[in-house]
Amino acid sequence: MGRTGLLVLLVISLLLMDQFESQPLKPNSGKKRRSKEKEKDADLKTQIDKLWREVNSLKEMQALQTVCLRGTKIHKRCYLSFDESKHFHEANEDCIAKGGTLATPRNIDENNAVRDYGKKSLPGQTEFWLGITDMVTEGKFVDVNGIPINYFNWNRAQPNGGKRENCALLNQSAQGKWQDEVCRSLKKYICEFIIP
Ligand SMILES: [Ca+2]
Repeated sequence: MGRTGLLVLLVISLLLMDQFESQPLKPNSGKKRRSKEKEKDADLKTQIDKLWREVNSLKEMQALQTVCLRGTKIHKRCYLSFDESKHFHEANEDCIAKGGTLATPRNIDENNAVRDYGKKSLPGQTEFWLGITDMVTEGKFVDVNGIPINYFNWNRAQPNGGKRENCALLNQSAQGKWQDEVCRSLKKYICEFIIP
């Protein structure tokens, strides 16, 4: 084949390719394409949702790290104190808004840790709220989620407020022992954050 032959062959191939590409689409291929595009959109949406969730959980982790750095970290919990006096409910709501609850010691180690941190971070403050209350059933103390607690550190002759005092606080002048108090009293507080 001469040079012209090659050229003709090339032109024919190009023409054929062009024809192949511009062939009319089958009647249902438009639908197929649209459904493929929908699939792609759904995939993208799933990926974006996943990324969004990851970003949010990273944000939460970062917020938690900030809390742990500003406050103190003991075992799998971080505590952060607030030098602001609030009613029990307001204090608890503030902790919830920050992703935690009022500090609720579950054993003597946690109680000592909260007490020591309270002493250091709220110097001169003798009392602060714990996330423990008997406002639903008098005498039955539960945590802020309504779950019964097994560890108690009541001071002598406490709790003694009956139906008038339904919220627990930690007393520094009693070495971290607890007492019941009127929930509408204004007290400082420590929030507790569970580390995942
Ligand atoms: Ca009570």
